[in-house]
Amino acid sequence: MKSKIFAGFDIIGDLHGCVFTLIRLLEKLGYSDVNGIFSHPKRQAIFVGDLVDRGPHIREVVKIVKAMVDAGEAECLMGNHEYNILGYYLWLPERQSFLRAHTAHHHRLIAETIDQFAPYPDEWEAALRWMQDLPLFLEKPGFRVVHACWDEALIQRYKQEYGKNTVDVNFMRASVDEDSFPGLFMDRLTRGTDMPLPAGVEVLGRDGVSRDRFRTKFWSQSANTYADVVFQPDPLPDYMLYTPLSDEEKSRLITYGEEQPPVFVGHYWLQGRPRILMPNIACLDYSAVKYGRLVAYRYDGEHRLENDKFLWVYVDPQRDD
Ligand SMILES: [Mn+2]
Repeated sequence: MKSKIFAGFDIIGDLHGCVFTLIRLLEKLGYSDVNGIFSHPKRQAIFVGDLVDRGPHIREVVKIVKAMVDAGEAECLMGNHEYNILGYYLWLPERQSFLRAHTAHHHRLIAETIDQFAPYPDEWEAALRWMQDLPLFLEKPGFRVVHACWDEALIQRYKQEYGKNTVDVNFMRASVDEDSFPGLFMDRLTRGTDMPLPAGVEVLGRDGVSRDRFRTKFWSQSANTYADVVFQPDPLPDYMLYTPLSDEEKSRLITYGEEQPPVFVGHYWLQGRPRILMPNIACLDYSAVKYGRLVAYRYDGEHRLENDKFLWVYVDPQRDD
């Protein structure tokens, strides 16, 4: 199986426990279930991460994806939701605390995952170990994949210092310091870039959480206003959009040049018909768990991405509910 030469890659968006939708997408892509492992005669799947939390069939999603990865039929990135869960259980002896504080809000975000795995403690232990070993970034011939943001400088530094694309628990522990290299690396790659809103301004998200920061594009070029950099489903107040960015704000933006290889991400809760963000950037997260689409991009080596290579299924609320 592992010696099979893959003719192409199917990059698949955030799953969040939507197992029936995942199966329908895999079947539409030409994968079939042979003895519990979905495979394609010529193609490999790549999952952008965020398998867990929110949805109804998290354990089953982990089971399918893990089986595909174990068999060499897929690769899977770590998303911020996997990082959150690992951090929730990662004890920091020197601080006498967990990496991710046990607040009510943090617990609520992972509650579905915990509840659904509760009757299966051995499977849960195995899932946690598996999540710890998921890569943070993938570089394949001609393209790249990361959950939220390809930050070339941070990734180059990580490769030079560690020579791999996975992180161990000591690196994760060190990410407790947000301004340290491990802190920046984990946050940037799994959550992307953001910017503080002006003092006193908060935006209420679709998820009911009020935030004092907003998500920004990691491919901004010659940005001058907030409208040029905002990248999130929740709109900023109109009056803010054309406020000029300060030099300090501009200095903290990162970019992803048009000459760089195509990169695929998930994470951003997009809506509507899937389309490329840039000729070399595509996002696969179209809010499946919010009754949007579960989206794949069929990649065949092209240097410039094409809108007609997206393929998707709609979530069936009768089943993945
Ligand atoms: Mn995410």
